Amino acid sequence: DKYGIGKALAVLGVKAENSGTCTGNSWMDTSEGYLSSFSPADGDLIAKVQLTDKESYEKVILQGQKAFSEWRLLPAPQRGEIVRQVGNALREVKSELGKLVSYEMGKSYQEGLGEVQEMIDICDFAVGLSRQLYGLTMHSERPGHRMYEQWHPIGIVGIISAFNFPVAVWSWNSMIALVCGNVCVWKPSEKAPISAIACQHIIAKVLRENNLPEGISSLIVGDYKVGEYLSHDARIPLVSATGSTRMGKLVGQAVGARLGRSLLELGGNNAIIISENADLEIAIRGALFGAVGTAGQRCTSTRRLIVHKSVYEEVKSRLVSAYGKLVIGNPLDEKNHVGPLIDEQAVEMYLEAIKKVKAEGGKELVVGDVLSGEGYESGCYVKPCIIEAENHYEMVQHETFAPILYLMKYDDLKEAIKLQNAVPQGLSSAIMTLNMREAELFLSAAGSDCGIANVNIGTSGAEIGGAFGGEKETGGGRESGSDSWKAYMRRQTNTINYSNALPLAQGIKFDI
Ligand code: UN1
Repeated sequence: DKYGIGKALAVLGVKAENSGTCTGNSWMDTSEGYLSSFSPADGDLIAKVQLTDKESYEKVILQGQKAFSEWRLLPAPQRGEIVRQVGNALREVKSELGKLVSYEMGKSYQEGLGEVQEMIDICDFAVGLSRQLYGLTMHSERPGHRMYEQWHPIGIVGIISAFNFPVAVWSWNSMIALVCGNVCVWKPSEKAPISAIACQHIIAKVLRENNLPEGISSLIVGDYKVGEYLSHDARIPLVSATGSTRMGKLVGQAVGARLGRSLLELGGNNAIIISENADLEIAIRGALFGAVGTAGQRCTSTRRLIVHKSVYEEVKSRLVSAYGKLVIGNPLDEKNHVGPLIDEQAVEMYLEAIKKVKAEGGKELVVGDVLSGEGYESGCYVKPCIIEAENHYEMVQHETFAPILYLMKYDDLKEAIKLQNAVPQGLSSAIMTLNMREAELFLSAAGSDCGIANVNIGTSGAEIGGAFGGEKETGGGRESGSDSWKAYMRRQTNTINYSNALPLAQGIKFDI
């Protein structure tokens, strides 16, 4: 146990075989088989999780409905106090959970710690929010009347999360949803269920210590079929789903068909524009982390670099040399910069994308390949690559969850902005420039069409305080900070008459 994984699993309460269906503290047996979670770091089995069946799903939802009727009555600041305790519980196991995330998902240990930090940050944010959740008051047109709005909890929130942020995305949704007075049912990615088991133990302990009922925070495990239970279930007023655009369309349609609400955070195809006025040192570092961090498996990963022709050759050669210095290997070993892809299927998709983009005319500047030999036994390690390409290529228009960076050239900033926007996705974007006119144009209504637009920062690594999400095929949802909480509540407009008369609005006369 060179990296202390066994110890971390023991601290986190993960066993060799785990139930995957839980309403808080009670873990259920189901009629389904077990899912095995293997680490892409070394190919070893981490643990097994029993899948959720329809019957146990029903129990989870009934328990959730019961819990909601109590939880919604607890004053929001008291719900915040519970979330504060969850944040503290996470602080206590930050290194163990960060390690498990790193081992199960393949991101570097530093990034695993960063992910847990994001969870702690959102807990702090949600605690503050629990004393806010502001509604507006407005002036009634009628004498002796008062108008205001208030925000109420909506019920059970279904959370579908992806493998790449196996724990943080759950916390962005659930910690906010919980202070809003909702209860949560979480379906984690079937590619990273063990990290979810660990989180369930953490939150369940806090709920237990506070004598709160079962059903406030539940877990279900399975593939898209279990996701469909949620999306088709009219008892779930909101389904928040993070993952591919393909998945998001299915969830959005199913939830929409029953006029439920969905909050979608789907694929990105994020570009950085590097202007001739960029600080190239910052630009290269930003592009490098954006493209190869998490082995290109963030929805905010940098996939395209749009570089002004006057600095193109310099950017190209500096990037190629930086790629030459990347150390690829076990993510738990802190000397490595890049870990593995999630599984062999992802490796196939990486190879396929390279092949296709080359067939379309792409030119490999840094050649991609699958690594083999000592340390690469899992078969999931690939070399980050750079390909000169054109924006309209089919593969460039497509989000491939792998470290493939497409390089392209521009002449005029308006043309660069047009290229940056000319993809189906609209999550994150950035410009590297020290020129204020360029930066402001990029941020203007005629600039980037993405939900996130940065200046002199790469496309990934957003802070939790802002609303996170994007436009077009990214799905339009906003999670995490700012006023994203509103998506988890229902707004009620209230008009109160304290006069002795009953005047009608719009001056309508109705006398008998
Ligand atoms: C994701 O990839 O789904 O902005 C989330 C970032 C992280 C979150 C990414 N804070 O890169």
